Amino acid sequence: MENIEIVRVLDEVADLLEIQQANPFRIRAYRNAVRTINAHASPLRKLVEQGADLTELPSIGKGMAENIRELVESGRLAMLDELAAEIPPGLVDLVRLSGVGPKKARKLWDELGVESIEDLEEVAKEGRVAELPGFGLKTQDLILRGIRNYRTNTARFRLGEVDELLPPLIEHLRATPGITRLEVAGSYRRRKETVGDIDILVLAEDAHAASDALVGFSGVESVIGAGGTKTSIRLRSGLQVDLRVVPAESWGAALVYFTGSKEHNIRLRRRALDRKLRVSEYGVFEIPGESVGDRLGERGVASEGAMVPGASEEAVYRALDLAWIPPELRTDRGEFTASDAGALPDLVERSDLRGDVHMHSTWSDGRVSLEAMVTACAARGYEYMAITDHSKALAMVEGLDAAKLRRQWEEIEQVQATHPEIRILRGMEVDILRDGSLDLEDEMLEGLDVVIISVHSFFGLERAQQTARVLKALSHPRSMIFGHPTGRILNRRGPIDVDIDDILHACAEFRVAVEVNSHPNRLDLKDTHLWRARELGVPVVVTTDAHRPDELDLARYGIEQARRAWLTPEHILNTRGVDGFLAGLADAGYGSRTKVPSR
Ligand code: DGT
Ligand code: CA
Ligand code: CA
Ligand code: ZN
Repeated sequence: MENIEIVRVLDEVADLLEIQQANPFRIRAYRNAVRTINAHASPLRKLVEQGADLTELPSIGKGMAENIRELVESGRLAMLDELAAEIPPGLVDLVRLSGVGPKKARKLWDELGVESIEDLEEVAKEGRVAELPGFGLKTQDLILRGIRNYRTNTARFRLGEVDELLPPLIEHLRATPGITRLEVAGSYRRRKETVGDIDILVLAEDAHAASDALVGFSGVESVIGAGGTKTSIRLRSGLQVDLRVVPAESWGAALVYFTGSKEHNIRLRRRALDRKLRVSEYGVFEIPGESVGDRLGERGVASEGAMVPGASEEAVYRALDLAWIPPELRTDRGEFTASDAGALPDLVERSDLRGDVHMHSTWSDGRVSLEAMVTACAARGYEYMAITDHSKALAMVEGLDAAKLRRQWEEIEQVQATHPEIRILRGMEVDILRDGSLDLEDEMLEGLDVVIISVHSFFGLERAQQTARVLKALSHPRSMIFGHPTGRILNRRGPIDVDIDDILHACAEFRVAVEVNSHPNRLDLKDTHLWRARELGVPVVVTTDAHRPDELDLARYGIEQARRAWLTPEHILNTRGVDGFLAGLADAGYGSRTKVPSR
């Protein structure tokens, strides 16, 4: 860990303590330590590695020295995690706004209940910030401007947005003479649901030409830095792009390093040290002689030590006795142990999906006819599909009541007759009503092959009530798939407040599958919850919730999300053929649920 990162962590601790209105002496200790480290020219990690006494530095006491040691050795500070758990996570973002410090953030939280930037924007627009003592109109304007800046400069981009913004730039770079290889690394390659910035690696005959190509791209708004082997720009959309020119013999090592995650890299570095090796973005090096300690710092000195071939990722991992690890797994959540045990999962792939079972048609809020969705699914090679329009509680989209649903079944029968190439299942996305009952008569539920139950209303219920509501819905014997279980919309709406562990336990008990809603604005369930679902043996269904034919292609995002939760085809019901899929949904051991033949 570099000084700049240590400083960032200690600063955050100080901010949190200040929000907490902790003892001023304690806060000052952190601010002073930050000042000391900022003034210290050489890396503290070297001192730590040499076992030096950090308390000899000005204003570093015993406790602070321990903190620094923990940070350098583990990359984390447990105390920060504890502090962060006590304060709404959005509050920390407030402190980063110009015009708001920890004191103001605290006041906004206490007086106006502000817990996030969204909250702050709302109350500022209502003029309520100006009315607070010590704020005033000027501060309020400053805050609103700060929020706009924050949005354009630091907000994270959803993967789907990036996939729209990136292709023109990539094409432009690939067309640049002298750029012979290009890969997007970073969180984008790990397929994280949101990305902070884009990290592009290239092989280029001439680093300057590559840099000029990026700077000259038509979508560039500003150049953050250009020179040497790294160039950073900001696109007009606000998305930052870092381009790095890499030597060919270091390609694999650079790809590993810049794909991350940081946690993965830290573990990798430790593993190298255990083998008397040193891994960096330039390669894997042997550390000559016995003394490991004094060599640690100088990463990037390509001439030092003998180089273990670092041209490919495989070679880098092999040098550390590891199998190649899929980028989605590089989060230090067990991938090293799994590799050692020869037990890396055989992750699900897009081509494993044999049917999509959540989509809408013009019967409710879809854009095209039922038949158009059918032909679109058939064109994608699916063996089966389910039409799942909304139920009547969603009045604004004219959801279906029993009579309309019966008419839809007639249409399904007609369309099926002319489309033998794909099996059309009768489905519905049935609303979970406020009291947890389902928005369709039992008799009609009996006639459906696929029953998705979803929350589309009363998102704001408090936890106990919301959890009870969902548990009741899950217990219905005809509930088969829990659709977009937390209801979140990335960067826009938070999840409903439920005890997710209770809910996943109930899904396991009632054999209700959880959906991975593939829409890149939802990606619901998210990776960590899916992980838990897998542990509990809850079946999973990956769907697109398509409202138009082209949205059927969003399935890749759901698959990537599933991979990030270590899912294999066995965990996912719609990787099975239609009979296996239906059997999986009907797999009851509970209540009166029986498999209902489609016709
Ligand atoms: P992002 O951009 O916030 O979505 O996340 P990343 O993972 O793309 O992070 P970024 O862009 O800051 O850095 C790209 C990669 O470079 C990251 O995944 C791992 C590597 N990296 C960056 N900083 C560090 C570091 O301090 N230590 C180590 N070991 N690796 C780092
Ligand atoms: Ca990045
Ligand atoms: Ca970056
Ligand atoms: Zn829905």
